[in-house]
Amino acid sequence: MTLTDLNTRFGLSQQLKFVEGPGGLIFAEIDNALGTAYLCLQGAHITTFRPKDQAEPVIWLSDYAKFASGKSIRGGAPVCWPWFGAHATESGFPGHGYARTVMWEVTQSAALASGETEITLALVENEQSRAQWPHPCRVELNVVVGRSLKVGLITTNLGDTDLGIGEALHTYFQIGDIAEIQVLGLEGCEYVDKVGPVTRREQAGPITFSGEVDRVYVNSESTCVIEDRRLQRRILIAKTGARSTVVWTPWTEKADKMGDFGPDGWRRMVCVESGNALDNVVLIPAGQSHTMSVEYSAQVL
Ligand code: TA6
Repeated sequence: MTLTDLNTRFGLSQQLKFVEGPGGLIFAEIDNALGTAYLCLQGAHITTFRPKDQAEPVIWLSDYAKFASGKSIRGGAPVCWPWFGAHATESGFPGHGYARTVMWEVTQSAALASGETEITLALVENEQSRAQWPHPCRVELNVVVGRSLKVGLITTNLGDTDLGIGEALHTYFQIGDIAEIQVLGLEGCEYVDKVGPVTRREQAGPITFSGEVDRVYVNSESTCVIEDRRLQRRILIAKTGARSTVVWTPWTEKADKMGDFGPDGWRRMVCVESGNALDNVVLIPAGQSHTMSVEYSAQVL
């Protein structure tokens, strides 16, 4: 569908338009009285979100992010599907699945009475995806932009056998400085620590940061809170249908190796990812659907 077709069919005069962005990728630009957001159609990738009452975006995007067909974007809210992390058996398959690097098509848009803007997209399978995932599925992302950002990832199993999927919204949050935040809500939860030898531990107290952190917290749907002393705000991450939370900062060495954080971009972000991974892989019976929903909001500390 051309840009003109997209704007004719799904554009909403004052609050939703489709534009060509960096790397020739197509973006939905959402701007209403309550908040603004950008979403790249490749990967249905929300690249940033800022409530109108916040000076700083809630969702972080690297100044050094690369934009190219088939390439993942550093920052925003990447959709990890139909597996999280490395593929269980195929080392050549993309980490976090292929959903974030294939095209999605817009299927619906609406200006809601609440003043929020809604857009829905569906993943478009291709030869690569069918080769990596030969299971008939429909995958949709529903996004509502307002004072908060609401995201729903809906998987429908169109096959005739049960289907196990791993998934996550691998969301990067904008913070003042990684050393001046703490993450609340996971106290007492079991987690898999991926830094060094993989070890299972229990979270004691709030999560603070003084080096690389890469943890998958399992069996908890709790709301997480990022307390940010420097920006004097709290970011709330309220999830349903998601029993895993991944908390990640690459710290300096890993960020340098990745090459798209810039000199100290990693200090201004933290990932608190809502999903279903490891112990929480979701089994979807034939013909059934599974929805994972997350709401992101910010308030004064
Ligand atoms: O969610 C944390 C993590 O799995 C880290 O181990 C690191 O690999 C990060 O995701 C980024 O992965 P990406 O493929 O986006 O570079």
